[in-house]
Amino acid sequence: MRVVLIEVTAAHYRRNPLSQMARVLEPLAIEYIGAYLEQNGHDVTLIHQLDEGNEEVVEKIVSIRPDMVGLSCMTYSFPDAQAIASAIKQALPETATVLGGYHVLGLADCPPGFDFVVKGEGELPCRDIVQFLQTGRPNLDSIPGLCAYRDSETGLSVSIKCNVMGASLHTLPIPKRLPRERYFSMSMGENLPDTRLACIVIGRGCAFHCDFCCTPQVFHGRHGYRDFDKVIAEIRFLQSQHGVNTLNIRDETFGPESVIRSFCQKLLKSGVRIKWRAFAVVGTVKPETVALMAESGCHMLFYGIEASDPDTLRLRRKSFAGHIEQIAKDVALAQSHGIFVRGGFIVGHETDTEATFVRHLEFLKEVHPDELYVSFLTPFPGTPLFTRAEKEGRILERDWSKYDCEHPILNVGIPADELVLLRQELYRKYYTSREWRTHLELRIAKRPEEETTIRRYTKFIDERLNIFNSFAVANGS
Ligand code: B12
Ligand code: SF4
Repeated sequence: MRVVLIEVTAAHYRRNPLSQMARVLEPLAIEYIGAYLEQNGHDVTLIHQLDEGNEEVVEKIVSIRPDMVGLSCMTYSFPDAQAIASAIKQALPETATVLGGYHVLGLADCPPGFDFVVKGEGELPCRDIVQFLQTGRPNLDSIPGLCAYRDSETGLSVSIKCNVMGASLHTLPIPKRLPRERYFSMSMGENLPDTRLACIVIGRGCAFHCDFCCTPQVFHGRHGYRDFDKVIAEIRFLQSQHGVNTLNIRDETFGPESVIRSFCQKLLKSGVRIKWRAFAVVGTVKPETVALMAESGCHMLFYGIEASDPDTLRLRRKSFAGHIEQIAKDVALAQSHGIFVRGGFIVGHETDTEATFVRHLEFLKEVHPDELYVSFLTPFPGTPLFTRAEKEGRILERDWSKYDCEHPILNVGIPADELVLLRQELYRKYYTSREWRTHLELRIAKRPEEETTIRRYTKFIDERLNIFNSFAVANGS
């Protein structure tokens, strides 16, 4: 069967010029599903939309005349995914359209334009749907993760009891890689001309239950890992076949500690030399493990800091809410080993007032992450935050394309335009603060080899602050 898989991203791209400059990462979801379908004998084309318009990609897909099109989207890109799917159905009514990704977590039916809706990991359901299209088997209600399909005779959506089941990571082939050239990052340690990036997955899932996050709705606290020998083999392949020298570990959270330790030990023992970054959780990694991470090539950790007081952290169900002091300790520990820290911070909490923004800034200056990303608290469909916000009547915005963490969606008592300015000012004040600049100068004094990458990043930030005043300073995490 002929299959096209597309990662829909155009709206975000067009709206925010920074996304074309800050970071573009490969669409690992469709790369994984594509490899699995190829392994099962299908002919797969991958499309990463980026700056191409919807009409352009529809034209491309129609010219391929696929039997099935799988669309991967987040909430902000759902309207584009729907427009693309509808146009495909109009041009090729026989082609099946399948929706997957994170927006589906809030859906029980097939929205117009889609024939199948899949929740959670997509490899097994896509294999089964293609097989169903080919042979009429297996029964649709036995397909893992399939939550709705369109009845071919009535054209109506049929909801089925969704049995979200994880793919076995051990048996999945390595992703079908798109060409590297389009992928880059402006992060510290990665903005050098010789950086060649690839994303990789070591495990899937997360043991935590933050109220704004989609991951717990898929994995329900489960966290599984790949065989590290296979991971090392994949890294060797990426180095030799694609010239990759920097890895972005895309696991929702890299951990727990025992897994990190054995991965780092394996990597060191294998003799593979590569730089890598990952998502970490405050309060979960001991000093000796951070040292091991640095030794094995870790050059950046992303810490979700999220708030500047314990009550708000508790509201967000953060595991370290009772130990807020741990944030500064963990950031300092990583930095002491030469690891850059990207701090994720959220504004637009129900607890926010104009006064709390003063505290946010002071807190961030004290913690001083090397890079900062400030997002608006966004109630993604399917999350506990969404359910509560609906109940409390806090949802201001129903246009899904605004659900990109760059727009205020929740009514927290501060007018939305004021909140936008407060966030912008938080960015500007942090990135022009004496504390941030001094911290970086101290890093350079201690590790002169970091000077080029740090100066590139600060130049990038200075330009962004000047040119894109109305946009977020950086995009993504
Ligand atoms: C790594 C990551 C990123 C990376 C890469 C994003 C990318 N485009 O792939 C970066 C840092 C760039 C990023 C940026 C953003 N991200 Co992000 N990111 C993640 C993270 C941590 C892991 C995603 C991942 O790569 N997993 C590995 C791959 C293999 O798995 P996967 O994507 O889940 O795909 C599997 C299934 O979802 C499913 N599936 C996916 N697509 C399809 C399609 C079909 C047809 C089928 C059947 C199945 C299927 O099958 C796949 C394989 O099993 C998640 C989760 C989290 N806890 O934070 C958030 C997450 C996806 N991000 C999120 C958001 C909001 C963003 C931003 C908008 C934030 C911002 N303002 O910067 C941007 C958008 C950038 C963009 N244009 O894509 C949200 C999305 C929520 C939503 N409902 O929309 C998530 C879920 C976090 C959350 N808040 O819960 N992100
Ligand atoms: S720790 Fe990260 S991935 Fe896990 S639930 Fe919280 S925000 Fe989501």
